[in-house]
Amino acid sequence: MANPKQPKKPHADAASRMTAGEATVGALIAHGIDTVYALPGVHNDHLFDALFKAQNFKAQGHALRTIHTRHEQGAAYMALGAALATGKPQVYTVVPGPGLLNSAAALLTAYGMNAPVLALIGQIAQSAIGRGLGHLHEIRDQAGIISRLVDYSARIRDPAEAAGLVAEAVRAMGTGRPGPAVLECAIDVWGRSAPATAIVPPSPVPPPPIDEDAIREAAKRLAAAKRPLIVVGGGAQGASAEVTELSRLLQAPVLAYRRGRCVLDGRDPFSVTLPLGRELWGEADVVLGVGTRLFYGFTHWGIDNELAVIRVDADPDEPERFARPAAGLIGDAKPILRRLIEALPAGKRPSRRAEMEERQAKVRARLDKLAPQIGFLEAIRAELPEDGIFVDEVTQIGFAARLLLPVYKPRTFLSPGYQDNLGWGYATALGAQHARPDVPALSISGDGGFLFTSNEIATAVRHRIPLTVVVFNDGAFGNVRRIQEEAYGNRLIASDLANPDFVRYAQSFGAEAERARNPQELRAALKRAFKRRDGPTLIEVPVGPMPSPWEFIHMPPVRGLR
Ligand SMILES: Cc1ncc(C[n+]2csc(CCOP(=O)(O)OP(=O)(O)O)c2C)c(N)n1
Ligand SMILES: [Mg+2]
Repeated sequence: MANPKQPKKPHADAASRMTAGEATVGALIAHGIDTVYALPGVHNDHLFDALFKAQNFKAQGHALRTIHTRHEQGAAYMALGAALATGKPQVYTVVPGPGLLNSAAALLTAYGMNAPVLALIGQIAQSAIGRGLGHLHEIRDQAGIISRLVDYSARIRDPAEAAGLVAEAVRAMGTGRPGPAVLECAIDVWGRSAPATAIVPPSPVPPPPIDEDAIREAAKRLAAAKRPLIVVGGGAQGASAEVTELSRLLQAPVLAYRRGRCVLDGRDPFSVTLPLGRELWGEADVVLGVGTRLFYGFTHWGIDNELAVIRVDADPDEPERFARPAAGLIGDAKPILRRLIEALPAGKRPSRRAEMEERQAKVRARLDKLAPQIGFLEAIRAELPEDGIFVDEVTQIGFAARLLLPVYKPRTFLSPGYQDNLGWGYATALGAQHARPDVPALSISGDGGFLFTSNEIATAVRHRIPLTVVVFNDGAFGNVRRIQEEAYGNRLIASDLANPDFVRYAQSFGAEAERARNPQELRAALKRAFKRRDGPTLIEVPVGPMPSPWEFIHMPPVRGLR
């Protein structure tokens, strides 16, 4: 008879079985993921139990940390910020229905920014999906909603599928145009177990072959160009050395506005933003667009038959989207530009440095109109280290930063791209700072945008994330208010704000906080903040109305056919 005191022998193959949650977590680790940004709930309890065990799991060389936030948008924006700051895939997990929808604006932004963010979303019980019975967090056609938000999505229906689907999702996020992906899993599937399958680390996807005909055509056109212009977007962040070399070889200015900033060092006189970029677009005979939609050029400044456009893009559909290019090169910008550099004929072009310096100074004199914004940006630039990360917002200082904050190193200027969604900044910056603890990150916000995710100060305190935020407080949705003043006869509506005392608000979370009333005080406060590496800081800057930047952003056409 068996001794009742003796521990029960585990089931013969228990050690060789894994739940869907464990298989998913194992696959994430095998793909080099080290953090899951998360907000838990009953649908995902088995997944979180697997995450608990993975906190100390060193078998694959690293553990998997779980960073929990105070709202699902915070988890998703943190994953986005981490992806933007590192260029590597990042993961968040939330409950279905409201959890998914709470994270949806961040997912939308990740899509617009081609950021590899993998969302693990819970689901109601597998057999109940689609029946409308009213289960907790049920939402009609969750898979259909998700499929409209991202290019790759799937449901884990069985534990044996989990590792393979994670691998497929990660591969999809990095193949062609990068972007977010979603995996759903039902409440009763996460905990179901199946014989463990070996989790094999992914094999790298072979790059698409470079089209040599297109390289020859592009090289010929660029070699013959009298006024070449390079335009870079987010897709050029990994090709900074090649863009810099091409700019030198061709004596070509490099235009960037939001996502392509810092591909070419902002101290280089060939590094240009919008107002000068538009002038150069008007004069160019060849434009080389690298990892950019060329949105402002095509939709604002115009094109005509005198302008040949060469496109380098990861997305095979992108180059033809607006107009047929003279040459289209599909794939990762870095090897393509390297090949293009090799294909260019040797020979030195006359230097345009003096011309560029002079033109930069002229444009800068026009931009001096934005003096209040410039004063604060100069204080920031003086204190933020060269490789510090600046996270933009939809606010007056942010608009000005896009035009004139010099940034130096790839992935140090994070701007939300065409979504330009108010409130993305603080939580995105928190993710960037969490993923890059080695450099200071700085979030800037207006008083309007900050309160969208300011609850995540609690996350920064809880996880000791040393992010600094500067809140420029004008007591208004200032951008909206100025438009109402100027274009709608001062009929102000829905644009004034009642605010907390931001310093006391941040302090009540346990964050450091102070007020700075001018650029000098801001500089001193930033110096103190960047030294602090064990928790967050808020600096409130009370400001008045600021001059409009829009004449430098929305500018009329400069070329023939639109
Ligand atoms: C998600 C989202 N909602 C609304 C807007 C519209 N919007 C653009 S700027 C702005 C006001 C921003 O106010 P604040 O953050 O205080 O910055 P300020 O203009 O005052 O510097 C609003 C409401 C937006 N861009 N994104
Ligand atoms: Mg404001």
